[in-house]
Amino acid sequence: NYPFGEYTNYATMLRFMRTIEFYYPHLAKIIRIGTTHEGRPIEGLKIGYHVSNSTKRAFWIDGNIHAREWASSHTALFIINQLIGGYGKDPTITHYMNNLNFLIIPCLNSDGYEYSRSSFSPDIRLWRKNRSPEKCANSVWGGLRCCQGVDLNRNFNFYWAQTGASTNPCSSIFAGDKAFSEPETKAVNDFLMSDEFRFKLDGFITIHSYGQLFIHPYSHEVEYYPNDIRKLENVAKKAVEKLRNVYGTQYRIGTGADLLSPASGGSDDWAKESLDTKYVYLIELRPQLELSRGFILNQEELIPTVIETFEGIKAVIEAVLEDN
Ligand code: 0X9
Ligand code: ZN
Repeated sequence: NYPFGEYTNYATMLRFMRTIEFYYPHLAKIIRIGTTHEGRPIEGLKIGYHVSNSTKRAFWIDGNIHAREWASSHTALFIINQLIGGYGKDPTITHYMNNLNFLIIPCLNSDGYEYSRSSFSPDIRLWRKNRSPEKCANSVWGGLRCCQGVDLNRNFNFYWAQTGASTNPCSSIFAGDKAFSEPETKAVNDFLMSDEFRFKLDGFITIHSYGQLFIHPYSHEVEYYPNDIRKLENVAKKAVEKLRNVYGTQYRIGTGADLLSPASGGSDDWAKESLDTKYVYLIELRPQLELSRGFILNQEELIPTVIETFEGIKAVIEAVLEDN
């Protein structure tokens, strides 16, 4: 009942998830982890067979932490749809659902997302941050400049504000006043650090766009890797191969620091270090082009993108299941 292939507003995403909970209460439960600055609920679904069984291992997927990266929430919603629709029909999906609980928050930054939908003017359509209240700072030219928004993917407490982040509120990579200053990042931290999930997470995937990259930690510094780098790389290789087998889309593998540039305070690095999650990846979806036009993925490419991405993610889910 969700119009896949079209971008929708946040209310439509919420309606889709609440409808799923209503029709499949044994498979899905709404998780409300917080409220944004503008008062929107930060909601997702916990999905799995015996969803209320809290001894199961968990697998996290989020999207749209960056406002303009619209294809990412679409991908997370599609995964919800495939998990629910495939249960009891598709043996692979049934196996996943029997053995794991998925925690899926399709749109972490709903304020920013709605703002980016509100106009085609580039400074609005290409908005990246959340919509936190104005903060002011002296500009280099003299005089006070005030701007809204914190880059949520610079606001986690992993080497917070050390590299590739700004202390200027007018920057698109403003890290905020302190780690977890924002309701969206604080909600993720509080939820995943709670007794229920603290030591339960084996997989953490955060979906972004664009560039066709399968990024693993750590991304705050070049050539700096976790101890289990071999495992992370091998699973990433399987994932990009599975993904390529669908339509031939090619992904590159590496850390954000090595493939893009160093940036600290990201949720992926935090999940690896603070939550000690085994398999942590940040996926930069299609397209590959190095133009800012890439944030506006053609609607015709949406469905192929979500299909191939889910194939790639299956390799990560399978790695988690094989290890347990
Ligand atoms: O800069 C980012 O936050 C990500 N790229 S994006 O174009 N979607 O903004 C890459 C983040 C890589 N991971 C970390 N820096 N932790
Ligand atoms: Zn992003």
